[in-house]
Amino acid sequence: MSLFSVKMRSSAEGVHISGAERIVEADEVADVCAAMSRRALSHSKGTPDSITVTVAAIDGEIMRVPALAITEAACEDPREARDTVINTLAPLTPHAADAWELLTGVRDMRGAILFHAETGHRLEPDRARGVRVTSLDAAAATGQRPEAGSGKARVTEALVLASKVAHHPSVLAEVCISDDPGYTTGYVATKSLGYVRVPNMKPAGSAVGGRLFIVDGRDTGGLIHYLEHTPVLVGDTE
Ligand code: WAQ
Ligand code: MG
Repeated sequence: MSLFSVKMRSSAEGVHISGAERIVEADEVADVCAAMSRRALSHSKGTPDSITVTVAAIDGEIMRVPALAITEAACEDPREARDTVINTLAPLTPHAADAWELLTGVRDMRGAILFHAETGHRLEPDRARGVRVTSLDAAAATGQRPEAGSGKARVTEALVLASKVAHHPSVLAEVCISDDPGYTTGYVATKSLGYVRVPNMKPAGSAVGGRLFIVDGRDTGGLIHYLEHTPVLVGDTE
């Protein structure tokens, strides 16, 4: 059965606002394009003056990985969120506090920071843009496809991305803070701990937001290729 990649990105005056991607069957393509456009136009970060939707057939086999298990940490404020994230990263890198400082200082990146566990150095080729994870979706039969733009869709999309990322052997952990000023729940994820939701990651109203992957630095080129180009369906594995 042939599958299609549907990608959307929106911007205003050249500044990125939102993006989305699905991997769907042919008869879903039209509806998905419409839903993505609607969602781009109602983004809380602003009204776009440009929305680009791209549809491309996927050839070859699709990789399937299981979804990470979801849990939630109890954090009353950004200070407790910081402690939770740093405690999770500390066994993986001696530079856990630096990773938190870096992530809470960025905004308007389209992709993620690659943070070298051993040295604390950044490994992504373009530091303004970061590395963008694409070619991913929830598998069709998981029942995990709530209406785009709903709160549930946000968590599902994040879980799908985190599951693709965590599955790569060079990724030790991911930390994410939404760039939406009204959405303060983020997460920290590892393959063994799963997807840990972290409330109050930033103060309400803050434009801070980004993603940071703690990586072992073994084959950064191969990792970037996997993140950007290897099609992955999450969940629904037998
Ligand atoms: N690849 C890499 N980085 C990305 C991507 C991507 N495909 N999409 C977004 N980012 C980066 C970019 O720097 C954004 O500013 C930042 O992540 C946050 O993206 O369980 O909404 O789409 O309730 O704002 C987490 C949900 C929601 C937690 C995360 O992220 C929960 C969210 P956003
Ligand atoms: Mg956002």
